[in-house]
Order: sequence, then structure tokens, then C-alpha cells
Amino acid sequence: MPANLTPVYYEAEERFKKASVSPEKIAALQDMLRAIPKHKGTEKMQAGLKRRLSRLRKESQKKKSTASQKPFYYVEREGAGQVLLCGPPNGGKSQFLDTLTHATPEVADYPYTTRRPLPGMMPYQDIMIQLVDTPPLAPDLLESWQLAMIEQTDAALLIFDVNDANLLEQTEFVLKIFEERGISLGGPRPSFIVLGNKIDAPDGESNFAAWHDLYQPSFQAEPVSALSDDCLAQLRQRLFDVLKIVRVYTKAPGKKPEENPSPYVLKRGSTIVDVATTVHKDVAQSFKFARVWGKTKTEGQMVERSYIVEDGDLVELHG
Ligand SMILES: Nc1nc2c(ncn2[C@@H]2O[C@H](COP(=O)(O)OP(=O)(O)OP(=O)(O)O)[C@@H](O)[C@H]2O)c(=O)[nH]1
Ligand SMILES: [Mg+2]
Repeated sequence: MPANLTPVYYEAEERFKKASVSPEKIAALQDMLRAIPKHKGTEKMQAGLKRRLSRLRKESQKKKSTASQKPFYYVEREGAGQVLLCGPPNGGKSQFLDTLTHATPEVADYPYTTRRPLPGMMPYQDIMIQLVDTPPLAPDLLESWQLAMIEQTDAALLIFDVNDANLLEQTEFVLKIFEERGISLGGPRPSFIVLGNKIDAPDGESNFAAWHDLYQPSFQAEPVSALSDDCLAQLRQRLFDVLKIVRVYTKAPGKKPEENPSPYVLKRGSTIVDVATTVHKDVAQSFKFARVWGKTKTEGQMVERSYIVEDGDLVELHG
């Protein structure tokens, strides 16, 4: 039986091959395990991955007890997707985590407040998106795990304070370390949203405009204020869009849909067969056709195996 490995799996495998230290290898292996389709054809591969993972964990435990290592942080993905909050000191990263989630990070009007990553869950309609606050990207305390976390996340908010006297140095620094590490602001993963924050402050808008004009060949920044409800509402929507995910609801054949069904969350571009695989490997194996109620497919239209699901589709899987 073909393994049908997904692009997410191959991307994690690539990271595993490139990883030079155990924590990065462990993180990549965990992602491979999560991304591998769960069916009979991959059982051996799954077992192999688990064995490698357990060996690496044991090795790194041993190393920890024998050598005093620098800390390495990694935040396990939860919910519909992970968005990392990163950027220079004092830009407002923790402020966004504080306002958009129930987490309670330290927010302070001086740089270098945040010392380790802190996750929080942001409700978006009927799903949860994980936001992760991180320590600042700054020359004097940059750690390689900070860049590893950026490489491994689904999407990132890169936040600058447009009124900071060091804004240009900060921007140059971030562009330099990203380039050295091969992280592209226009790449497919992670997808970036670059924010020019604190436009509510005096001269905030004109400072944003000058900075935006200077750097727009390298990236497109968006003006924002963490203190504005309008900005925050738009940002929630942008975070959902940038994750490139779709929500699909299922119902049993011939029955009415549930009252408040929880959606299955899939990558944009997934097919109806991917939905069946996500629901259960048995469903995928016996899958014959589906009926779909959605924005473009109405009234239970029958669809083929290659049908690409859309956000909000309600599907009935027939075996
Ligand atoms: N006026 C204004 N102040 C803001 C805004 N966003 C954040 N702040 C303030 O800016 C200061 C720094 O915010 P933090 O969220 O702690 O910044 P940070 O990026 O987490 O800083 P580090 O953890 O040191 O990297 C705090 O006093 C915030 O209240 C904004 O949109 N407008
Ligand atoms: Mg902070």
C-alpha cells in the first residue's frame, strides 16, 4: 500500500536531516510522526520513527545529566496551527499575546522582558489558534533555538515598534540573521506577517510610512496598534488566513448535521480523501464518494476523490 506522505511530512523530514542538535532532531521527528498518514501502509514507518525518537530522547537525557547545556526551548504545537510572535525588544510581542489569548505574560515598558517562550490559545470562531510569545531578537542575546523555533512554526508575526529610535538597526539585524539562516520573509513556511506596531503613539503613522517606504522592496509591513480593537479584530482574521487552513464539518449519511459540530482542520488544498484519512483510516480505506454542502457545492452535490475541500464545507462520506 502506498504511504501517501504529505508535503508537511517531507518538510519535517528535511528539517530532521538538516538538524545538527538533538532537540531540533526530536522536534522534527515529532512533526514527522504527527504528519504521517495513519494507516496500515505506514505502520512500519511509524514504528521506526517512534524508535528513533525514543533513542534520541534517551541520548539527550544522558547528555543533560552529564553536561551543563544551554537551554533549548521548543513549544509543542496545539490547536489548529501555531503562530510565533517574534521581533526586536519592546515591540509589543507580549502585549499581543496578552490581548489575544488568556495567557498572562509580563508586559513592560522596557526591553528584554521576555526570557523564554510562552504559549497561549486564541479563539477564532469555532477553532483555537496557538500563539507563542518569544524573547526578543537582539544581537547581545540571540540563541540558535530562537531561529530554530521560527523555522519550525506554521506562521510568524514579526513585530516592530515603529517609534523605536533603533528601528532601522533592528530591522537590519533581523534581515541579516534571517538571511544567514536561510529564513525568507516571502517563503511558503513559515508564512510571515510583518507588523509596524504602536501607530497610535504620536507620529506613529508617519514613522510607519517612512519605514514602510524604505523597506517595501524587502517586505510588505502592515500598520497596527495592539491597543486598537479594530486592529485586533482584523489581526485575528489575518492569522486564520495566514495559516492556510480550512475547516470541514462532517455529518452521517441521511442524518441532520449536529448542532455545534467541531470542524476537522486541514491544510488548504486538501482533498476529500484527505478528509476521510483525517476522520479515520478505516473510513479512508472504504471511502467511495462524498456529498458536499458548501459555498460552491450546494445541496449535497456528489464529488470525486480529487475534490479540493473549502473552508466551511459540510461533507457526508460514503463507503
Ligand atoms: N502605545 C502603544 N504601546 C504599546 C503597544 N503595544 C505594546 N505597547 C507597550 O509597549 C511596551 C512593550 O510591550 P511588550 O509587549 O512587553 O514588548 P515585547 O516585544 O514583549 O518586549 P520584550 O519581551 O522585551 O522583547 C509595553 O509597555 C506595552 O504596553 C501599542 O500598540 N501602542
Ligand atoms: Mg515580551
